[in-house]
Amino acid sequence: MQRYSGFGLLTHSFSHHEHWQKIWRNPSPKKHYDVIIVGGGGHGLATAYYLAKVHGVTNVAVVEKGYLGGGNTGRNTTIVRSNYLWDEAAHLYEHAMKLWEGLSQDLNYNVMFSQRGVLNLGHTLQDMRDIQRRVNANRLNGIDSEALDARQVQALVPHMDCSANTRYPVLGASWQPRAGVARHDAVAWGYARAADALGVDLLQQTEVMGMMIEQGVVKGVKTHRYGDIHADRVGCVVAGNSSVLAQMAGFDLPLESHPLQALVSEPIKPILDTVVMSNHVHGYVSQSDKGDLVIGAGIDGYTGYGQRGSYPTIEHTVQAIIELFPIFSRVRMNRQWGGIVDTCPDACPVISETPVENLYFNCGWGTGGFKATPGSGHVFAASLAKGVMHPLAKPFSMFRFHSGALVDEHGAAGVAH
Ligand code: FAD
Ligand code: PYC
Repeated sequence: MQRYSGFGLLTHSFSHHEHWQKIWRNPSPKKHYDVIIVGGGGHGLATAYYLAKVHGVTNVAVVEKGYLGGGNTGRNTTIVRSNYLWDEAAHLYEHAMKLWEGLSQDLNYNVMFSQRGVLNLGHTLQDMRDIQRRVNANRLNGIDSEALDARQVQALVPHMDCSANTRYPVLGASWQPRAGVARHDAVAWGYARAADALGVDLLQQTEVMGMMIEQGVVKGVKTHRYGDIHADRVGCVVAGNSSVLAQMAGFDLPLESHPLQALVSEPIKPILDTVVMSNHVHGYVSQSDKGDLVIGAGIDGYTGYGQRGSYPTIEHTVQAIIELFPIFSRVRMNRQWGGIVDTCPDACPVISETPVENLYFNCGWGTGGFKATPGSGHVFAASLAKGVMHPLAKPFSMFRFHSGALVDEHGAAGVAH
């Protein structure tokens, strides 16, 4: 059976998903939890896992409206890197990178983390200046990063057209050798299995429809399936639906929800053993272990919740990829899909307390949160366990939009906004 419903790179059937549902306990919700996590994507599941594993907080429920990993976690193109410009972001993403490096062992589950390196191409003099600046900043933070010229890029990617004759000639790139890819759904399953084994309740097919708030303090969530579920603390980790949850709690977030699209080709023999990204021409490509070319776009310009994308954006991306790799022009597309990403004005996340006491949000990862999954879960778990924001999370407070202390990472965002 091959019914495809957005699970990205690797072809899955629902029977595989049903198999996992049988393996997990099928808990009935308790009346009261220490912590409720809303959203069973990678970040929510990682948060639950580290709450139980690191902080001994096991009276935890993850409440997911669909199935685990069925949101952006299962729709993303799996690029992992930590080459961000500003200290605040670089420290957070590098924290995640270090956790990635031991994640399969930690979860006893192969997340297929492959450090095959990531290239961010430069096509103009200004691109190259920005790349040089970011590489220097990375190195000052102890993050592996190099600026390459076109000749060095060509040596790494022999099939890419690095000649001077193209519309947007490749002038060089930033190169992070420790960056790479991982298997997205394995990350969700690995965290879910490990959290479940530690006693976390995973409540699927359970949509949060409202917040229970008394005198400015959250008391739990209202669900369509199990009614009211009480908790001391609630953490919302719902990506593109974050504004909807915030509205339930009575405040606004500085987020826009946009479609972000990707596609995979038919599987072909190994041809590309690294990741190539270009913000300038709006496209990026890698090759999965199964052989598919994994190609992604910039965000669609309009807002929406449709989990699908528009034709012009994806056509534009395919044109860009074919211009970079004329050799791919005859490869056929296998599947295309979209997710809904939640973008902040400074292209950085929100990991934050909120105007409601004991209610926390972790969102705004936009086009780039997969790579952060372990680090985000780790720092959010510490914040929820202690009721005090983790030092790495503090710069990402939602209140930075009041103070003006933004962390502008547009230059390091992997795809065009
Ligand atoms: P999600 O995985 O979306 O999980 C949120 C969950 O909340 C969902 O399962 C949803 O069903 C649930 N939910 C929502 N509302 C409710 C409710 N009311 N009640 C209960 N549950 C609810 N990032 C990278 O770092 N590298 C990449 O290469 C990359 N490529 C991408 C490509 C595409 C096409 C897309 C769409 C995104 C990409 N991203 C990438 C971004 C990345 O996927 C996300 O930032 C990340 O997966 C977010 O994880 P999450 O757990 O926060 O959200
Ligand atoms: O942030 O590296 C990234 C990314 C790649 C594709 C989408 N986002």
